Amino acid sequence: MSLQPPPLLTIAGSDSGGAAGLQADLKTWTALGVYGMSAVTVVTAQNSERVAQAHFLPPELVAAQIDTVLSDYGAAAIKTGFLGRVEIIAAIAHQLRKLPDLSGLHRPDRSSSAPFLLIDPVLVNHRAEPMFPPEVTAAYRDHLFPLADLITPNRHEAALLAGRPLPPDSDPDALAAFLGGLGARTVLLKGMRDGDTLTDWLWDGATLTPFSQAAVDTTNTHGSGDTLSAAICAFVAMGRSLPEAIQAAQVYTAAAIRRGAAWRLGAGHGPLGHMETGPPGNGR
Ligand code: PXL
Repeated sequence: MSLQPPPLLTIAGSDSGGAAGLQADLKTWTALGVYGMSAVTVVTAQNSERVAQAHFLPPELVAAQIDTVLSDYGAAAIKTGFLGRVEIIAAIAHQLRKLPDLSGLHRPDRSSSAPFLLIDPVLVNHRAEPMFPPEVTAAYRDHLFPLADLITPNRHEAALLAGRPLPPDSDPDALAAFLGGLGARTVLLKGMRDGDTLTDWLWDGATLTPFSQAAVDTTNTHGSGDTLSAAICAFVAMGRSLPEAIQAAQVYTAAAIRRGAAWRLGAGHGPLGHMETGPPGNGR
């Protein structure tokens, strides 16, 4: 990497507990050595156990944050997280459509000013319950997926987006057809657990590729999906191909989960250890 870090933008919610949302993205990006920026969509009052309140920002203010940072810093990659309102999704899509060229991964010249766009469709809570009305799911499909280089649903979000249950991953043809029907060119289905193995499936329009690793046995996984998606953006911004970036992001995320696995920072689902070194006094 050159001495100057690539700038990355997350369009996401604030988690006051610092585990998920834009805080997870910015911690990930700092740990990986890229420059992080944020456009806030919603401010949540939350801890490791619950979301007590959520206050959405006006769509014009979300749009203004995006416009202001991109017109000055630009971005090598952009990620969306907790959006939650049709009007906010529409305002973001309007801003993203103004970007130079979002026509997909197979652009001949990736060094152009077109940022890599990752849409993480945050649609369910950690109990796998839908958080928003069906119009929000439809707005993702209509407004954002056509612009995306990659979408990163988990299994519950994928089922909501498709309007039907996921086929088993023992049937790759059915899984490929299912992912191909989600309305995006490229899909990473996150976190399919099978015993001790966790697999993310990449569908690129032609091939279904598994990325597997050993699952870490802990409930401290609050923000792990955000972290994986943020890390993918970072590695793509550093010049890796998409499969390389996914592989590297899995390694980073698994290490972060292991680092925080024994922490007792809150009574509920604890956060990840995003830092590449341990806390002070930790024998380092
Ligand atoms: O992990 C998804 C997520 C993203 N962003 C915010 C959140 C959550 C889950 O709680 O609160 C702000």
